[in-house]
Amino acid sequence: MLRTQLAVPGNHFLTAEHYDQIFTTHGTIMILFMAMPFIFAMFNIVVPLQIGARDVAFPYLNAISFWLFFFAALLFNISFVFGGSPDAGWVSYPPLSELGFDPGPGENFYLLSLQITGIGSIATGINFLATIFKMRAPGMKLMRMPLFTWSVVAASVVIIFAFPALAIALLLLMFDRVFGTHFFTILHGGDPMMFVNLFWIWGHPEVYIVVLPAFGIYSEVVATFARKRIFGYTSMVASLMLISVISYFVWAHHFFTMGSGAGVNSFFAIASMMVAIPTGVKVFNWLFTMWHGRIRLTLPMLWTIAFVPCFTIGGATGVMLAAAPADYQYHNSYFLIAHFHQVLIGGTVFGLIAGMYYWWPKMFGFMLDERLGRIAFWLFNIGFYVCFMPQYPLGLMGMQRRMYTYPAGMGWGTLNFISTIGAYIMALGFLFIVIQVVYSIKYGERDLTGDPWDGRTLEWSLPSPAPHYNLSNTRIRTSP
Ligand SMILES: [Cu+2]
Repeated sequence: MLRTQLAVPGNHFLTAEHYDQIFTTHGTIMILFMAMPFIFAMFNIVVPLQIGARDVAFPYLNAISFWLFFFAALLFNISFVFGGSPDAGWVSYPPLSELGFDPGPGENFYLLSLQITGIGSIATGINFLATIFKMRAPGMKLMRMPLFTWSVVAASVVIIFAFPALAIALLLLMFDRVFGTHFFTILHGGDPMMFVNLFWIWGHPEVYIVVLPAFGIYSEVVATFARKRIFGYTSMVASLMLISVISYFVWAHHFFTMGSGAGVNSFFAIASMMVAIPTGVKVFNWLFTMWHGRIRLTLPMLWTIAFVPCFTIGGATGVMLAAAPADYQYHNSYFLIAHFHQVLIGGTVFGLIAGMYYWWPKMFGFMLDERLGRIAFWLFNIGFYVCFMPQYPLGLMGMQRRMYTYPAGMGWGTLNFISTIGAYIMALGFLFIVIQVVYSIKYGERDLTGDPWDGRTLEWSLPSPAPHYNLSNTRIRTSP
């Protein structure tokens, strides 16, 4: 809908207000009600199986976490039919999101549903840390854990230290709107930038919460389909943990233009660029695992290979955005839109789709149809580049995010039209994934082995084969 509105200059497919609601709900749903539950699905399916536990440490709390997410998502979406959705962007910066400028119920739906699902997310982080540290099968030392489980440790640590900042920011803004306090109001001693800081103290670690598990999935998939032990297990673990630490020291790059001094901006600029180092280590380790491997181009592997160039371009443009002085030019422009879609779709979405294909037989006992999957793969990937590559130059030409239309004279028409065609090709690709799943439920090849890929996790995704470690006589722990 957003791309259709922007396909041509001066379009009236959507009104300005409707456009604002659409991009606000798009961002909020994709991050908090799509990526988060999707990574948690992978946590729940894979971690107990990888560490040899029958369930998580606190199964009841795990169920509560799921239903908090589920009903919060319903509450958020019901705003479409009751009173109107939030419209101040997924970041909901005050003063725009304060009652004075945004009197409708939309923002309250946003604030309440995000607080509810946030509690579930924090509980899930605690639950999986306890599970991984207390319920591993005998003999599975920390440095003998499969890499996906390590990525869950990294993501869970970040969840526990980041989500409380968001919870407080949302609560205080809700107080401003509902009880008339002045935490973030311009007048009466409030400070809108305090909300922005608190939001991004959570927000930047959040993007790593959703990409770290994808990194774990890539490590599992690459080793299996290169039929080779993962390259640099120890540096893979170290880079996961390093990324989760650095992710706390970069948040101000989301508002270099706030006007903080050169000293502050330089610190956050350098810290932001430093993330490229441990991330680079991982990309090279994946490439070295493929090197001299006996590659099998299955669907999980195709999405993993497609991730490498896509995420690398996204990362490189991230370094460009981290250069504070230059960022004054393209902050909040379509250059930024292209960047974060490239790292979030190329990083997280590609990884979750690879993980879905990789563990689908484990979850449901049948394979997803390869042929339909390949059509989906190529449509989605080609559509992705056609959609987002034009947005980099559009941003450099001055087109800003969140504008519902643009005048003909700006020279942005052609690139926007191409970008819209790309979005439709991506949509077609996604439709083929849906067709693939529906078709495979009926005609998918049944898998009775529980290991259709000959995964050998204990051989290939560990530093060295587990010498005395055969599962048959391992006592599976029922509870800590
Ligand atoms: Cu950031």
